[in-house]
Amino acid sequence: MSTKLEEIYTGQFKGKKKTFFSYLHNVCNTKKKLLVKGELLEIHQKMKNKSKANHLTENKSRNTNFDELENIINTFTESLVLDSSVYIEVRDAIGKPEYYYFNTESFSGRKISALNFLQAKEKLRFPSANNDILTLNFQTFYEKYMKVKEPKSIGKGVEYLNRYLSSNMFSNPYKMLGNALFNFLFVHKYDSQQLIVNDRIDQLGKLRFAIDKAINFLKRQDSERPFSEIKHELQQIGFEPGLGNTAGRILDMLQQLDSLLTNPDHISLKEFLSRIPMIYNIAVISPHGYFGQDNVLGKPDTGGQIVYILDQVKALEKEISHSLEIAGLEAKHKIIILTRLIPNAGNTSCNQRLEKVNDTKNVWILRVPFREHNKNITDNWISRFEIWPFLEEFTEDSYKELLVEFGAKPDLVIGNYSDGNLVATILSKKFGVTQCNVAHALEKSKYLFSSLFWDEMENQYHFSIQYTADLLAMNSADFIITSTYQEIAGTEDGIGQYESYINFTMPNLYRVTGGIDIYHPKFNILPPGVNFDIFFPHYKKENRISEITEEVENLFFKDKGDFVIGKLKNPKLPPIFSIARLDKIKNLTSLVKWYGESAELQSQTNLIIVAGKIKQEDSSDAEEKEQILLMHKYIDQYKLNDHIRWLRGDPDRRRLPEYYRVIADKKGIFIQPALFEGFGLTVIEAMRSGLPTFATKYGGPLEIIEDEISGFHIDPIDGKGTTEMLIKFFRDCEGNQAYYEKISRRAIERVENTYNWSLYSKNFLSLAKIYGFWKYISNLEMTELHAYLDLLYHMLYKPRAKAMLELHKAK
Ligand code: UDP
Ligand code: LCN
Repeated sequence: MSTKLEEIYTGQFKGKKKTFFSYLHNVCNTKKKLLVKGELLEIHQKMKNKSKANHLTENKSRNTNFDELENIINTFTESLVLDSSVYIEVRDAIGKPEYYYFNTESFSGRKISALNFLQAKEKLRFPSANNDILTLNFQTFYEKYMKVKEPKSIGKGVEYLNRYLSSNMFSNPYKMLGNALFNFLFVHKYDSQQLIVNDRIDQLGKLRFAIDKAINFLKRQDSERPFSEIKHELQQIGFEPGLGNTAGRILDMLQQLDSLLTNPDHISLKEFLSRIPMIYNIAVISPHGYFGQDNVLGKPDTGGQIVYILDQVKALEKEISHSLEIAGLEAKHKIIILTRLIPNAGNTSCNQRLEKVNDTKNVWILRVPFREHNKNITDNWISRFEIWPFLEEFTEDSYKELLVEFGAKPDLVIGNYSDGNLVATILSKKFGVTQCNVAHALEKSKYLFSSLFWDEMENQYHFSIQYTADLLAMNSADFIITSTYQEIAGTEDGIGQYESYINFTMPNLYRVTGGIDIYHPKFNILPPGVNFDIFFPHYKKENRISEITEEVENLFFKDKGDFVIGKLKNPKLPPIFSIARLDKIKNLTSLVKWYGESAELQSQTNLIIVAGKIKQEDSSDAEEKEQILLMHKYIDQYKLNDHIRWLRGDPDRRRLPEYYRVIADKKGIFIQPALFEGFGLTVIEAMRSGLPTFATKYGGPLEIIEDEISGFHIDPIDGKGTTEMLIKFFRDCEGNQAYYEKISRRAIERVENTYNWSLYSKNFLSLAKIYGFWKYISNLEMTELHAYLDLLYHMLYKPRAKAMLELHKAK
């Protein structure tokens, strides 16, 4: 509760109340109906400045009023103005929005519910809006469950869950969780072979006795003695394969189980569950874009998600293999990436049903076509905003195909992005297995007021369907992986991507009060890595292939052709480099503009950009076409032909890492100027290569880079400020190369220690097992939530997706 605000408007301090209401008057006077944080702060700043100008600075109490007010206004995220009424959303605590209503005529105010706030928002859009629309609330289903308490613990769900489970086991020995754990040990089978324990142990008491007996036996064995040699004795006592491949490992595992049953703690629970073999087959769902290994990156809707998944599955396969080996099991395992088959796939393999993933033993890409109502297969690429009508049949077909390919059901389904997470929701339910979601980027916070103005954007983006899918998938997931903290809970200045789903409205459609609880322990932060085999520091010359270095140097400085714009007059200058899909949100056109506007930057540096297509007619994506036009416009307007090199996007993973390294050889820098970036794989790729990196402060890079230590944060809204930072950096480096080297070294170290796939896969598998256990013991209690989700899927999602198809047919 924002008590300070309440103290002020209730008039406990008269002067403060007056200042606050004159602030609200100024808010009304802007004639804006909807104001966001920056605007609300600006109004206050203007008042403060005016007051100073009126020689009131000596008035100490008035100044204090202004300062206190500033602290309070800093917690305002949004305000609505309806005549003399002002409604304010306050974010005093992360993930716990509060709402207030003020009447600027009667100088009164009160706290209101989220529902009242959303209703006012609807009235603001449509004065005759129907108050009586559907209100969704998911929180009633979670009330009986534990939650993470502190904002700083958000995203550490598994730690919290383990503490909760183990402390309950302790306070309730042999009751709920003790019994649950005991029953859980029997669940594990591989094919039809029983694992862990057999039916000689039919009560919890007998398990304790059997553990003692086995520990005594194992202590007498050489710790390296293989399981196969002691299998028979252990079976007699009641233990089966899966505890370890040597006497030492099995002993360790049983001692852990023993301490878990007598004196449980969260660490031994985590260790024990993480070592039980539970995961053999994984389905990874990623329907949109071109999912392939070659010639796809840089195509529309085809970026970091694909890089992430291809690296992720390789790391997971290694980890599963290793964990099964040390568990003493010779078990087959398989990972299938499920995506869409595109018949007209150009120079990619996206028209092939099955494709083996390179450098893996048993990881495959399975492609299933989109069909329209059991009829025609759709032939061409379809934008991720328009694939919703196809997903139901795609899921049905995929369910059958996955069963055939795995020869059984998978043990885990991992969804990716809104479409993949929706498919994962349905598949995991059908298979009855654990569901994990990875969002990569949620669209909702990328577009300002995209839910309030959903109807105006619907034709292009169909957000009403996407947000419904998001709500279903987030609430259905057993656990959610995010790449950063701010993805869930935002920063002091801005709300998180998941946080934006707590309360929102889509006028005349439905509203949501309690869409997600970011304090739920299902959230876990697990950042991705970079592939260290291909991305390494530029100075490791022995690992570089000189032909590729030469190829890239030629691309940057020599070659001519229809794949490039501009020729660098002075190739010796250090380059400013950027690579991305040519989407509006990536903001590369602004980068060209900033560069064009600064004669000093042009005299200090070159600009090298690798992005998209360079001819409009080569692009099939509306947004990319627009950006291509703008790139050309700025290059011509600022006469940049001698200073810029704009190369078309390059999907070649053999050559791409060398781009960063050649730039680092030239003492250049990397810049990522996106208006918003979910995570930003290019940022960690550049840093790993040794490039001082300047990246957007909106999104993942804010957490990746420690400002002025391992790189720099930039504000893409502030072009001038960014240009000045770049100029200063190059000036500082001119007289002091050690400065460049210091930032470069810190960037390399930062990525090495934090963005590491082997760390990721270890933690990921452990999470999958712990949430698998949690699902097992809490499953029955979640039936009401799942029934509600089912209802919404059929009553809300499906009709809208179907209507969208009709709309398209009519176009
Ligand atoms: N990429 C590429 N060629 C291109 C453009 C991008 O290989 O022409 C790769 C880039 O190296 C990175 C990924 O695509 O691995 C982009 O991921 P990021 O997270 O930066 O952005 P996204 O495209 O997912 O928004
Ligand atoms: C999608 C994005 O937009 C990027 O910010 C991420 O880095 C990428 O996915 C991988 O998660």
